[in-house]
Amino acid sequence: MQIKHEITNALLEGKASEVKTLVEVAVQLGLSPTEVVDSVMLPAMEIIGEKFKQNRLYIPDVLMASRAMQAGLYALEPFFKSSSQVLKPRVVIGTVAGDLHDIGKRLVIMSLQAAGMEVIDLGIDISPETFVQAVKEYEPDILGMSALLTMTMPALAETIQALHAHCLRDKVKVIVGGSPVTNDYALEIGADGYAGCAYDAVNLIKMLV
Ligand code: B1M
Repeated sequence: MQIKHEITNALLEGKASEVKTLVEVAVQLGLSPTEVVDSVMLPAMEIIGEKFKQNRLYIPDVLMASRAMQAGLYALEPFFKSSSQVLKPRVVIGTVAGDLHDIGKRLVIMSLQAAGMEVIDLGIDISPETFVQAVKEYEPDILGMSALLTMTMPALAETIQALHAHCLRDKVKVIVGGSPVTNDYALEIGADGYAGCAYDAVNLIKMLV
């Protein structure tokens, strides 16, 4: 389908407003928002990742592509919002200290909201202390942490330790995710669960609450 190629090309070229428009057109043409994300936008980000790894793209290129991806995701966000409010756990979520990646987190948030959950997004580069403050302030059922870098994975453990130190660990279920994170690592650091993708995060939370 031509529109899929057009979205891929615009994303690879980092053309944010073009991606936004094309994504809206794709939905008007009958593609489901999930299909646009899963079969077009995510594979395009994979291409970016591969080229970046091979030094065929540089940080500014990746940044431009990320902005284009975010623009597409924001355009799709209304389609993911759900009217179903049957199960409404409150989720506080953030990307851990030292880590600026947030595209995957946004997808997780959109999926949780589509499932009727209330989500408070703390943003990126969130310190253990800020996570602790947010748990005190919002009293969520779930604390979700995302880490995309091997070197920021320890911040997941540090945040869980900080929750223990403030006697908050048994007040909230902790879930973790991000491409370098594994189920074994989640168990090792004492999280309540690991999700490999946005859809798994929804199911995991449903299981935990
Ligand atoms: Co960065 N980066 N990056 N980057 N970047 C990766 C992650 C990398 C794998 C690229 C590579 O080498 N191939 C590599 C990490 C290697 C490692 O440590 N294992 C890397 C690196 C090295 C870096 C820098 C250090 C580069 C540098 O400066 N030399 C730097 C670090 C900056 C920092 O964070 N301090 C850096 C910077 C950046 C940009 C800022 C340019 C940009 C981020 C922009 C943004 O997010 N707003 C960027 C990007 C875009 C990437 C790649 C290309 C794409 C990431 C992405 O968005 N994927 C990435 C390569 C890749 O992943 N192939 C790469 C799409 C997204 C939907 O997937 O995030 O995995 P993902 O999310 C999934 C699941 O993981 C899961 O669900 C999501 C949806 O299904 N998930 C959760 C995520 N969080 C979850 C939380 C949950 C549950 C599930 O519960 C709470």
